[in-house]
Amino acid sequence: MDYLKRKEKLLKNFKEGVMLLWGNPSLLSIGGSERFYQERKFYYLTGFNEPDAGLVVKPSSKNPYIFFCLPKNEEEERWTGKRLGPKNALKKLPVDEAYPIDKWQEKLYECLIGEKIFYYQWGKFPNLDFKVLNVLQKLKKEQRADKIPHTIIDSGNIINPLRLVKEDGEIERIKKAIEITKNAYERVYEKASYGMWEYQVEAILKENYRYYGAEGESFPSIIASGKNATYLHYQSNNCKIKKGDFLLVDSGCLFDGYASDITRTFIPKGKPSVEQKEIYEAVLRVQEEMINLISLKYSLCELNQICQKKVAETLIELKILKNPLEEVLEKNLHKRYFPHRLGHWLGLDVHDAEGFGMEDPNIKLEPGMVLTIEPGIYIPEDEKSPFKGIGVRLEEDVLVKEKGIEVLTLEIPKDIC
Ligand SMILES: [Mn+2]
Repeated sequence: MDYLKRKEKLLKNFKEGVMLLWGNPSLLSIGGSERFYQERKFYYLTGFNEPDAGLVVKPSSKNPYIFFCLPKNEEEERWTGKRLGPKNALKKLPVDEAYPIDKWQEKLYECLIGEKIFYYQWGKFPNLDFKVLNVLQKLKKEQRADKIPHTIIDSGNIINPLRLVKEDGEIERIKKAIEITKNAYERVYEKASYGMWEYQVEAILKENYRYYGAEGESFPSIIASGKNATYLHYQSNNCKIKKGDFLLVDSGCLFDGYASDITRTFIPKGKPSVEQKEIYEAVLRVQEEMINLISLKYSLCELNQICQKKVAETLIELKILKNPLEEVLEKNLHKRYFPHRLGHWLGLDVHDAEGFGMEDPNIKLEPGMVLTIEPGIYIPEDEKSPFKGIGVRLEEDVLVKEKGIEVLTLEIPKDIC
């Protein structure tokens, strides 16, 4: 990844003020199953994957990237592994100055003098928020009022818009994550059967993600058989798959920091009922229509609105809803069966860029954006309907291009059984 080019891109868009970003702190204990996972905005700008680091960006300075990390310490490194340390950071990272992490308050103080705007995301690291407040208070006490920032804006407002359009290196990594996911899904198709447990399907995915070089899942896989699929974020994955039930598999992996996110719904070693087929084909049709609609003239927000309408119409056609379309949309009656959105951005986060611009009709699609298209229909198990307990979602990852689009997940088989 070309972090210097990315720095140029940031500084072209960020000209005034000072921004402070934190990497994630180190994991506190040996217990738990998580590996260290870097804060995404910080990672986006630095590519640095060690805990307890920070970055101050001051565009008006001739040294705009001021970096902080844990200093070298032989004894500690014996336990936690080698650290880069500030001196090497200067050589290896796109930064202009580098200091041990305990210098950040002093440096932030200096940087903020004479600036009007401070970009910072409150609430993410409350322990550090308190120390940031101390710096601001000290400034207020010691500096003239016109020399200190009076406006604080979320740092996401600067970085997240840049993250929406992917560079070639980012697209390559997303494609690789999808290729690994394809391998894993193919193993699932081979092995999944009724009588198996949902967690065994989860295990097949995880094994293959790691085996083929992914860091792991990009989010906890949803392996939902039968009515479990009507609970959107079902993640207990602890039921036995019954004969003839749908199996909804919503999963993805992380490759070199970048996520895939794919959903398939199918009947393992079985044939669909009339009702299952109807719902499946309805979701598939909506998905295909939505994919065909994607173009630079739409925003994700507008596409979502169109999708909501299409699902509402579909539910009326299936006689799941009996009210007129206008009333359905006005009262959001279709939300009972399709409670989520059409999709989201995909990148360093599985829901990328902290959801920036998803609700904004003015943020039109641009070449290089990657989004998911994932309509679904879920009929609650307590519904009086022949469709009750059926849940289907299908999800593709799509790259927007100068001309047209590329469905990146096209090669992952999508069959009802
Ligand atoms: Mn998704």
